[in-house]
Amino acid sequence: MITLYRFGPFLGAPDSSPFVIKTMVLLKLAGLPYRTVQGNPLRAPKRLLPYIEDDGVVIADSGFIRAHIEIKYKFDFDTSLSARDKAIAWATERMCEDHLYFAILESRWLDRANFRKGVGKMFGVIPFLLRPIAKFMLRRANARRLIGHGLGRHSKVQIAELGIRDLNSLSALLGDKPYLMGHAPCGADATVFAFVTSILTPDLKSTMRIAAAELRNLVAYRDLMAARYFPASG
Ligand SMILES: N[C@@H](CCC(=O)N[C@@H](CS)C(=O)NCC(=O)O)C(=O)O
Repeated sequence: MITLYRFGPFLGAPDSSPFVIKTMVLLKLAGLPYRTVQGNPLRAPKRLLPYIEDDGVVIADSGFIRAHIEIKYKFDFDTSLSARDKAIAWATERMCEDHLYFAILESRWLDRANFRKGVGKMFGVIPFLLRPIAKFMLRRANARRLIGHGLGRHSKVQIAELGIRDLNSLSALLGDKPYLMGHAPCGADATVFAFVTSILTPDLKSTMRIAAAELRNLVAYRDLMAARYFPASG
């Protein structure tokens, strides 16, 4: 059976990492049973979670995990999509993973109140006396990551403004369809659901969360996907 190395549930969301949630949905879409294990990014092949182990083979990164499922299990996530729709789906995923993600990172790690209520509580695996230094180091690493990406060079207000533009785009693209590209879920739904639920579900204060809650179709989409793929946490 496939083993998924992940962080753990997070304030009502299936995991603290949108990339882990994406991977869970991909595995569910492909109908592949898996077990989850608490991972440690420091021991991960790319120092990031998620990664999976499948029959002794280790695959890191949600994108490469998807490719592994497609090749090994011959599962086509986008079977009903035209080449144009596949391109739109790919661009949408990139917006979520390479742009919106960093706005989430800012609101979870750099906002002190959210940090204390949220990710700051996920240091239980680290020995008590080392926790303050681990928190300091990880917050600093994420602040540097944001600067390196570029988003971290903007003000908090501007970062939220850019994140909200992503959310408005997701809402416009979804329209009144049940799933991103139509009547059936496709690969990009794993990503879009992961990011939308990561903003909407955890009870953390952010302008992005307020804006997302007003986008009724995104809320309904989160609810539909959560009921279908994570019924136990509803
Ligand atoms: N491109 C990677 C991104 C994974 C990623 O950024 N994971 C973050 C959590 S969201 C991580 O493991 N960070 C290391 C840490 O928190 O120490 C993927 O698609 O899997």
